[in-house]
This record gives sequence, C-alpha cells and structure tokens, in this order.
Amino acid sequence: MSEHGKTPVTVLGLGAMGTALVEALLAAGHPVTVWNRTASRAEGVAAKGATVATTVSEALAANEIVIACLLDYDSVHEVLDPVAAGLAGRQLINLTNGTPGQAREMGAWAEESGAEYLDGGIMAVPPMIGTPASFIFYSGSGTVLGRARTALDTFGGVNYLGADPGLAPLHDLALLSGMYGHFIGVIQAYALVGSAGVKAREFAPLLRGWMDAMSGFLERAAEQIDDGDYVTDVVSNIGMQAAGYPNLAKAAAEQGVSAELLAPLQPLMDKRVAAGYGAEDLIGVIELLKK
Ligand code: FVH
Repeated sequence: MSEHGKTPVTVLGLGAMGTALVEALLAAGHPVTVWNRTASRAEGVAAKGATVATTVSEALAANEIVIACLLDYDSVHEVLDPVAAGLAGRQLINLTNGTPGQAREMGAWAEESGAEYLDGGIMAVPPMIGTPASFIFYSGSGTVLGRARTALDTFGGVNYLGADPGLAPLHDLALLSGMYGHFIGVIQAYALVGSAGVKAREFAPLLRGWMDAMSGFLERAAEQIDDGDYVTDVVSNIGMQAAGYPNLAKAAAEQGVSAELLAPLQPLMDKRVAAGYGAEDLIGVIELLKK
C-alpha cells in the first residue's frame, strides 16, 4: 500500500480488457505500471497517468502486485517464463481466461518461482469494468486477495471461492456454458423465423418474454440435480420432449436452416428414454454428461 492508501499495481496486457482494468485503477488513484507486447497500445493509458515499462522484467520489478490479463495461458507463460526469477516475492493475479487445470498448473509454477498466486475469472465485458454489473471470481491465495483488495475492488464485485486456483475458472466457464447455451437457442430462433421473412427486431419481444419465463426452471432443476431425483409430476416429461424435439430439426430443414446447433441434445434425450427414464424430467440428461 502506498502512503496515500492506494495500491501500486503492475498490469501485463493492454488488450480491450487489460486497458479497461488499468483505466479503472487509474480512475481510483492507484499507481499503475503497464507492459504490453505491442508497445503502442500503452499510449492511451500513459496519457491517463500509467507508467510504461519497456520490458516485462522492468514491469515485475516496479510493484509487488502483478496482474496478468493476456489472451490465454500460453501467452502468460510466453511472457513470464523467460523472466520467472523476477516473480520472487511477487503476488501474481492472473485474470486471463483458462481452464481449472491451467490455473492449478500456473499456481504451482508461480509458487515454484517464489510468487503467491491468485486466479480470476472476469464476469464482465470491458465497458462493464468498474460498474455495479461487473464481478470477478477469484480463487487461490486469500493473502494476495487481501493485499490487493482495494485495487481489485475498482473492477467490480469480488467473489472469492477458496484456496484451489481452479475454482475461479471452473465457475467462470460454468457461467459461460450457460451463456453459450442461451446464445445457441437465440441464434437458432432468429434463424428460423428469419427464414419466413420475420424480422429479428419484430420477434425479439416474444423471444425475450419466452426466455425470461423459461429461466424460471433454473432453481427447480438445481433441486432435482442435488437430490438426484428427476421424477416429475409436471406435464413435460422427457419422453414427450424427445418425441417433439425432432420437429425443431425438421422445421429447420423445411425452411432451409441448419439445425446443427441443436443437434447434440437429441441423442442424449433418446438415450435417457431408452434407459427407461421417459417419464422423468429432461434435466436427468445431466446423468449422461458425467464421465
Ligand atoms: N474482452 C472480453 O469481453 C472478455 C471478458 C471476460 C474476460 N476475457 C478474457 O480476458 C483476457 C484478455 O482479453 P482481451 O479482451 O483484453 O483480449 P485482446 O483484446 O485480444 O488482448 C489480448 C492481449 O494479450 C496479448 N497477447 C496475446 N498473445 C500474446 C503473446 N504471445 N505474448 C504477449 N502478449 C500477448 C495482446 O498483446 P498485443 O497483441 O497487444 O501485443 C493483448 O495485450 C482473455 O483471456 C479473455 O478471454 C475478456
């Protein structure tokens, strides 16, 4: 912590997200040193008060707290491996998107290099950083979180999940899985009505209302999964759904639209029905995903 109660931070990576993080830190008065592979991308934040390091080693030497926000874990290793000695005594906070396994490997590697490690999964797009809508999953060293807390608070909400560095990316990717499933349905719906000349804008209110209503199943599904009980006393069992689902693909084919985004669910539903669970809920498909 500097004398003014601000936390000096180094940020590696000035892509769209790294730049948003730096701007949030600078706006809150934290001294920031930046490094980016393409030096010209530092000009904007330099004009706002960031100190620009010309080498990664210089950036590591500048501050104990080092945030990495690069494209992927390979690029983090590419940047840090050659200067690993400079990580000794540092607190490395990696906000790069990756898998739980990659985070655990990075955490062990950072510790071997003498650094404490905190992983993070950013649940925001760059313009959301610093707004109430933004939050970040963290896992790994709680000590690092404590030391960097005033700086990290500038990005948005803090959701700490525990000492295992893999937990932040696990939760991040689980939410992204939900998001992409949502996108798949939305893209398919627009493509289908679009094939009949219905404008997406015209259809949007109907789709919004339907998606909002359907999201109400989330908590009920969670109860079923936690209880391992997919027996349903409601009207939409998987036997009925497996029989009706082919119509989505048939209608798409009739309309000249690909149904490839929807295809993977059908064989899973059929398997579940064939295994004797036709009277149960669709959510029981989760049992087939467990390997
Ligand atoms: N932008 C978003 O909406 C999402 C929101 C959620 C979190 N993600 C993740 O954040 C990481 C960074 O994303 P980004 O948006 O900043 O990505 P880019 O604008 O593409 O910038 C990439 C930066 O990484 C540098 N870089 C790439 N490869 C290397 C390398 N081999 N060595 C050194 N640096 C590298 C790149 O440098 P340059 O191209 O400017 O020289 C940028 O600084 C990411 O994990 C998202 O999944 C963002």
